[in-house]
Amino acid sequence: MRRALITGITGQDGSYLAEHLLERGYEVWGLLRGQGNPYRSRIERIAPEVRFAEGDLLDQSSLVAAVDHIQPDEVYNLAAISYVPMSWQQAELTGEVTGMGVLRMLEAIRIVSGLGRSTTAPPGTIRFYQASSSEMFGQVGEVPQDEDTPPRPRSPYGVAKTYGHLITRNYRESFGMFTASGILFNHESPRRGREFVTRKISRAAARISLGLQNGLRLGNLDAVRDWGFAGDYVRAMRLMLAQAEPGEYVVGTGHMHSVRDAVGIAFETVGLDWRAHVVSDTRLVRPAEVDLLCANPKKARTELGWEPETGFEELMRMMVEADLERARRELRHPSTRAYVHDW
Ligand code: NDP
Ligand code: GDR
Repeated sequence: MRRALITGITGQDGSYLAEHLLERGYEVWGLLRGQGNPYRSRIERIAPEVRFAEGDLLDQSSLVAAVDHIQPDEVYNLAAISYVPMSWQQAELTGEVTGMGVLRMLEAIRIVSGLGRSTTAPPGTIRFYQASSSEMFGQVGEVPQDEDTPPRPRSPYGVAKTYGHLITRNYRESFGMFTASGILFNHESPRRGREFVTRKISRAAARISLGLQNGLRLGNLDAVRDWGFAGDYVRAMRLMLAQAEPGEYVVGTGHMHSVRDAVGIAFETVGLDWRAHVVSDTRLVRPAEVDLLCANPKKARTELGWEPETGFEELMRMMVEADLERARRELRHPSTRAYVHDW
């Protein structure tokens, strides 16, 4: 039985990855930070077999202790401050968690594996997956983007992810460690945080249609992304660690849609004309925007045999249906409105 440690287990991807690995017969551990973490019960409900270890990407010794205690075969580093606008408000913290946190996790593996600064990792050393991001590509250069597209990050988050990506590559080259990076394009689901644009839209469409919300303020409606389903993307993470050699892989659908397209599908799903309910508010436009991202996932397709199974329309409808269900529950039990658990 393979044993995996997932950081960021309480997030969207952590939950889908935990389910996926359990289905594949893994023993799954999740790193949980803070005291009385309110999101622990999300995972306990979805995947009660998951075991937890305490630790924080800001605290080196807690990571060493967790890796030493669990002795995993694989570590998936999904933890991060992942909301791009917050990275301007808390740039230093974003650098510490999303960037330096990767180094701390790599160091924990190196130390527990007994690797000196000049030794090469023997076969069987813990395999490491880093959650890299298309946000590293930032300013539009070539379209679509692949593994060789140079980073031009546009946010403190993108800069921190670029550091994480490069230090993951460096530990592979320096110590021979099995470190892989998935450069994932935007992926969404009913478990997506409410602050991200697809979920903000699906939730608003559902609640407006049931009279629970008045309107929806968005930023840049012209931004274009390559959106896929998180449940499809976590399969690629496991496949990367199952290869004979570690590498870097772009994961996306290869299809582009605008925020306006997402709004159109969501409001059509609930039978409303979005123009009557949605406004673009310049205060929500970012200091430096990433206008267009689109993946070239050829390498993942040919080397991993990975294909996305869920299209954009199906994804948006799935999210609206889930939010309609939640909104109906809110109507039946208004006190659930402020409740942190919506999945
Ligand atoms: P979420 O924001 O849903 O989850 C982030 C997770 O990180 C949470 O479990 C959170 O824990 C944890 N975390 C935050 N700070 C710390 C810390 N100091 N120590 C330990 N854990 C911490 O992200 P997603 O699931 O959407 O994304 C997973 C990863 O993939 C992230 O690294 C993200 O940047 C990256 N990514 C995501 C993409 C996407 O479209 N979803 C695309 C490309 C990359 P808590 O519950 O305690 O707050
Ligand atoms: P992103 O996702 O920044 O690409 O990062 P997000 O859903 O936040 O934004 C996508 C695009 O939509 C535009 N937008 C808005 N975004 C938000 N959140 N709220 C709005 O009201 C709004 N209006 C327009 C944005 O300007 C942007 O262009 C996500 C995160 O999951 C990262 O962690 C991950 O690395 C990248 O995807 C790939």
